[in-house]
Amino acid sequence: MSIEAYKTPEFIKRKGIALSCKQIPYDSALTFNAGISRYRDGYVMLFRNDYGFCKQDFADFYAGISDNTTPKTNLGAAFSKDGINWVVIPESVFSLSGNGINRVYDPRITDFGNGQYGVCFAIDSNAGVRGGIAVTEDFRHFDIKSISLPENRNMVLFPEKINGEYIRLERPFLACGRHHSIWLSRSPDLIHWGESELVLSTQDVPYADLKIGPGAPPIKTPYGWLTLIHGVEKQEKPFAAWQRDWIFGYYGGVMLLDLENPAKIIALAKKPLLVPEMEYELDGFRGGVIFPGGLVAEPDGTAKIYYGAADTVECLAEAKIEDLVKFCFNFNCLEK
Ligand code: BMA
Repeated sequence: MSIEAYKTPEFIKRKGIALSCKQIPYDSALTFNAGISRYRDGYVMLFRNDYGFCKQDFADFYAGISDNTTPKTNLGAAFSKDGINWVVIPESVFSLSGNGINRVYDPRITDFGNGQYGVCFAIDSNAGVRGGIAVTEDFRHFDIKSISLPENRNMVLFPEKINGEYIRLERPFLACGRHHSIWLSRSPDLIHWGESELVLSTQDVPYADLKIGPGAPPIKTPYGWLTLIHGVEKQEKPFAAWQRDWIFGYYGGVMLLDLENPAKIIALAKKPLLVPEMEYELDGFRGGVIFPGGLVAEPDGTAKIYYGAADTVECLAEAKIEDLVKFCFNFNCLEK
């Protein structure tokens, strides 16, 4: 299949670009793959900020003039009253380097409901890709609790303990050409992780043929934990993007997990929830990429869906939570 074979369902209301490099008061080329949560009387966003290169560098690279195509990365923070208009903190708030660590990226935020927020992030290190977990209260100071073994990333934390344990979804990289799949692990303290179980294999997701990964930290509904994922499908031809050989379509997807045992899927929509269709999703650093990282439940029954688009900008869409749940059940992969 290809992205033309799918369509974003009507009940998804796109609100456009929520944050881009134009709003960043420091060096920034790409602003994307953010984590978002409610915070005090508004919202907080931690976003991935790639800098040190620009679109022209790619044109120069393909013309054989330059090879400045590898970004540097840090994490920025922004606050908002309405989840739509954002005020960016004047300096980046989080980066890691040294000890073989090259950069951190793709943050996720989980509100523990006690003034503390769990932050998950990916780490590129000389030893491989790792997943980190930190706790913060102010989004300026981060207490790092654990960093996983390589190769693992795309971690998201559940907002509450289940049977006395913290729960995370994660996406280890599998060896021997196997497709990478979503797993769940448990911890008493955010430091020691174990009791791992396979949740979902790429082979069981019709719109993915390469890999899948957890997207947004789950929200609780009467029907189960509602959570967003991404699914990656190789396309026949490259997207018209800065990186001209990029052929991987990234879709947003949605599933419901059992409230008591979240390693068990109750319903998984067999169609993607968000298909790259808009110019800002198709054209950028890497075209055709939708990478969900935030799902925020509102008191009126809607959810704000935040996603990185084309590895270039951060976007917002809205949907009724009821429609997201129905979409999982009406197109449930588990009912063959
Ligand atoms: C994945 C990660 C994401 C990125 C995506 C598409 O492997 O690196 O940060 O959005 O690729 O480039």
